[in-house]
Amino acid sequence: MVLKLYAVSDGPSSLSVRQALKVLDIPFDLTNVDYGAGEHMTPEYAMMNPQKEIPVLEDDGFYLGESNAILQYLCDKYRPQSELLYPQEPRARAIVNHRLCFNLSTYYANISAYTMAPIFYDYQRTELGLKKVHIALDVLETYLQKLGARYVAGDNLTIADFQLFNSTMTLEAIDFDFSQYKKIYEWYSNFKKDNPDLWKISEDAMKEIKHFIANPPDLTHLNHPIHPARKIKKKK
Ligand SMILES: N[C@@H](CCC(=O)N[C@@H](CS)C(=O)NCC(=O)O)C(=O)O
Repeated sequence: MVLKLYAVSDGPSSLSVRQALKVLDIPFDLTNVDYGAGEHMTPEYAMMNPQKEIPVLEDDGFYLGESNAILQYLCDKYRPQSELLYPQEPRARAIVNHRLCFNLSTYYANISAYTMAPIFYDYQRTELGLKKVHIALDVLETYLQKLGARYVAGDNLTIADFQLFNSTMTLEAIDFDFSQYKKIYEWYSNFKKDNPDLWKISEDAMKEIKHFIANPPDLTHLNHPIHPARKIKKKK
């Protein structure tokens, strides 16, 4: 049975999985999950992923959420013993795993709270939020400086690049100038230049995000359990 990916078209973690599938050259069916329609909040979706988050991978009756776990599974199962995207050597692999954890715990967490959440929900961009973005950028800048390599975990592209790249892309989406972080700016620009087909996947999503910035969506109908809906003034 062909792999199935449930993904949201502008979600950073969904984009990373699509990029990995492309580089690994694994055939898959893409099912678009309509976030605005709350398709990820149904009981049926919760059977696949009790966290009610997107993406989810379905492999012949095996369901997996959490994009880091999906990326690692794809490499382990479909390219075992391969160096492509996920090195075998323990320390090289540990650096990739470290970057994935750093993205999940800090980089994506701090950045998306500032970039994405206020586009869709009733959140303000605050000084504290901005400070957290700079902390995240500062740490990645330091890792890149210390490693001195072309990619975030070494001289080759890995699954960690996808995650950190797509988090950074959301900064570009809101026209946030991060060029003062020289190493990040260089790595981000090189990624685009070196991988135009992968950048296209992120760029299409960035255009969607920009569209939502220009046309703030009304998600009141979702009754989201956590995020406060933005009160949009109805035209009379
Ligand atoms: N830790 C998850 C996070 C993925 C994530 O943030 N997904 C968002 C869409 S981009 C989501 O499903 N959010 C659920 C919601 O806002 O209701 C992963 O890496 O897969």
